[in-house]
Amino acid sequence: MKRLNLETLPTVTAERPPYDPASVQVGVVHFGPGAFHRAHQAAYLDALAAIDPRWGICGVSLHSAGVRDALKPQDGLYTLAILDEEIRYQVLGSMREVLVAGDSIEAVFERLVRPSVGIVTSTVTEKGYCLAPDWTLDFNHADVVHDLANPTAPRSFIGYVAEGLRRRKAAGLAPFVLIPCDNLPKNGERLKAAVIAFAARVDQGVADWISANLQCPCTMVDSITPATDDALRARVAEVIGAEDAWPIQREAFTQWVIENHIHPNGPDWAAVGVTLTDNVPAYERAKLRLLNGPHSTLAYAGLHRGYESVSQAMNDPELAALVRDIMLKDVVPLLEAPAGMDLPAYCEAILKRFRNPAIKHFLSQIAWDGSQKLPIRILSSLSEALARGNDISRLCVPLAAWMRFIRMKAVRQEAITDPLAAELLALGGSLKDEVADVKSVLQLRAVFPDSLANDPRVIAGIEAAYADLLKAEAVAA
Ligand code: CS2
Repeated sequence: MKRLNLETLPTVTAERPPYDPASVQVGVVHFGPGAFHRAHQAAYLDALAAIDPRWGICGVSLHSAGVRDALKPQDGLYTLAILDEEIRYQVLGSMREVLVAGDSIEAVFERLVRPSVGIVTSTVTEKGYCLAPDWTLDFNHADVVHDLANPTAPRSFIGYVAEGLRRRKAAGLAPFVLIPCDNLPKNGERLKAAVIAFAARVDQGVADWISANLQCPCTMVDSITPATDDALRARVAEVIGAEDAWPIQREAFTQWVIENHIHPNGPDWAAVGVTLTDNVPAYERAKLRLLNGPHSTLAYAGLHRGYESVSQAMNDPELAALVRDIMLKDVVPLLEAPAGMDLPAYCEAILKRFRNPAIKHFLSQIAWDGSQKLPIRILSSLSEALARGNDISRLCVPLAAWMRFIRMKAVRQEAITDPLAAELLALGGSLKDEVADVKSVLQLRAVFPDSLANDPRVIAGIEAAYADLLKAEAVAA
């Protein structure tokens, strides 16, 4: 079968870019061109390319060559399968090239100092920002230590951005606009502070220049994007009539909220459906706590019950009721609604998205990096609920389920995808399958701050949920 590329594009049976991809210039350097980026930001930039050819993407993979090797023979083209009530297959042309950082350090810097590159975006996951639990740059992080010793041959996203900005200043250029797109609260503010902290160890003058000139807006990004599997590859090949080594799937819903910022001659974001606002925190809190928190809850509680996917877990009436109650009864009262947003309606729409039968979103994928995600998604609400004296019993369920998850992984000798994997597996191996396990796991200071770990209400709440899970296991056995 023919391969999707610029030559075969006119013959494929999918929606094709309404512009000539070859005429699109690289104006955006994106770190982390994984599935989420290619489903989300790249789709907005594809729409933008139809009205403004300046904002094509150079993807930079920090670790693996997979995306480059898949997309190079395809001239950067790939298929976005939108799987929902209506099914659509769209070939996107906004990804103009992919570099693997380690193989092409100078090529990455060449892009970062091109005057025509005006934007740097990132989806490097929570852990890719190298932040400590207090959200400041973690100077003990191995990559940060490495990059400070070798600033011109970095390994981390932070190292690339800091050195790229240093070179732009040296070249007399304005900084690029830096737009982080990960599910991290106050992502722009924290990224900017981390870059300044890094730069200050190299050259205080550069740090001051970054501090005064870098625009690093906060964002909220949303679109459910399950990982690609061979079933999707086969389905796409059949539909479009060409082989695509790395198609992407997502739901129809997509949302990108970017904080207002100054970018002379920048893209017309609003024209492609991006919301620009001064109130990103309200959107971001609502999304992290009402979508990502329930997602993690379904992941750990659903895996405990033997389910594989989000929609399967949502078919379990008890789990569906639990997440709905967490959302509407526990979390909504803690939030401020962004202007014009009805939070209960937002919750119902999310629950409907979770039920989408057209996609299979593996719980095991969402269960990655729990040590990074739970503080943002669950502990944030837990602390606020405690401060108000609210009932926290339901919010303790995902925490107890995560503790059982760690234990099960250790018992089954399965890998955990998490920056704390080694510590978690050792801890999981030491647990005794009794309620006292909870206090042992609460000792993880990288996850549970003192204030929560020593609060008798938290201990009692998680212990009660943990006891229920142990009971369910006993019944199942
Ligand atoms: C999910 C998110 O994997 C996860 O942790 O909760 O990737 C989620 O699907 C996206 O944030 C949706 O926008």
